[in-house]
Amino acid sequence: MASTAAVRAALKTQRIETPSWAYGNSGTRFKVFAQQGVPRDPFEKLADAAQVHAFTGGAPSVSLHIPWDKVDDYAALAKHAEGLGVRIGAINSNVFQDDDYMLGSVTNPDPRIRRKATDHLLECVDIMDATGSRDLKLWFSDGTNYPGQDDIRARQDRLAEALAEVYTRLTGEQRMILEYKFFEPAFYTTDVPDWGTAYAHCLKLGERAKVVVDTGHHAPGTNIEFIVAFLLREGKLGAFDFNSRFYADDDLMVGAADPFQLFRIMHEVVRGGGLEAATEVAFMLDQCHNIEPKIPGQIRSVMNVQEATAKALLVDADALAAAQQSGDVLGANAVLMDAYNTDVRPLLADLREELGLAADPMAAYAASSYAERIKAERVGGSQAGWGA
Ligand code: PSV
Ligand code: MN
Repeated sequence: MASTAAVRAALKTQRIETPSWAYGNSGTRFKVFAQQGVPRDPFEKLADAAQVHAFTGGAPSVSLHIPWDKVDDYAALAKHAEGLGVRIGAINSNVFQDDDYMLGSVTNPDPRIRRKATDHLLECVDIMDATGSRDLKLWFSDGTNYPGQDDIRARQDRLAEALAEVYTRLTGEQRMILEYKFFEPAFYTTDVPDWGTAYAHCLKLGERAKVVVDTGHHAPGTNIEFIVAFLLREGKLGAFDFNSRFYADDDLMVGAADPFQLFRIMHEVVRGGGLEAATEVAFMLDQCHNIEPKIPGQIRSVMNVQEATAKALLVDADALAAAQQSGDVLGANAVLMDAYNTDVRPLLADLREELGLAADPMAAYAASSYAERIKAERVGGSQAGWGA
């Protein structure tokens, strides 16, 4: 077993970023259910995110989505976050919710629309300058629905051109992190469908361009931990968008559908040094809480990542290497399963207490009056929602 002191020290350093959109109303194309107390603006979203950090101690930053979180003064928003004990994390661009983007954004055959999309990405970098954010997170819905609809190769050229222009605009520590997704909303081709495509573009762009692995963006059966191992080895794993899927891009709570997969992913993260600050891997949640309360949904998700991380840290690396080296298939597998089957909840509870937090964040949040307070206070105005 890895030494408990080392495991505890590593767990204390892990930071998980929560997404602003998780606090707003969300749903499916069939129905968005409104919940009481939901934030009406980005300031209230940050207040809710601060609760997740206050109870878990592990979620000090919040990703924004532009234009959903558009404000007049981003420096003021960053200051507000700071006052709440959190900070603004990645800036997510949005080039998928405008009528102009029906046939694509940066890959659209129309140069006027490509210009508009690229200008939005550049605007996001301006926002990063104001908020002090390190990461520009790019996800493109671009693709086609029918064979022959557009030139697959030309669309790659257009994508490369836009990415290069935006990459050049980055300064200092800023990074471009590029997310892939195999389908939806495009149903025939997607312009950044997989890690290989994202990786190839990032490789051309340069060192500050890295890949985002959204755990919900793969075909069923895809071995995500292999992708993680490969990208980490190449120094190209920029970030995770954690969530769970049963079918497609379900955006359910991470660790809910397949905690074993999450453990296997975290095992590769630990193996590849991804928990070390120098590798700059960002651990973000990208989830929507359509039917469950949002703040507890985020708290549970942070805890699920912490549990998977703790189990991965408990893997006896020496015993595993020895078993692998000697061809002991069952022995090697047993080393992993021993760690996975360890109940790490007491360890994490103890660690929280050491940090001055409640041992059970879910119970502590429920016992606080925050949920009742926001239900009473946030009356009137219009609630924030995915896409609003
Ligand atoms: C796309 O499905 C995605 O995963 C991207 O990360 C977006 O930024 C996020 O969802 C919210 O639209
Ligand atoms: Mn995502």
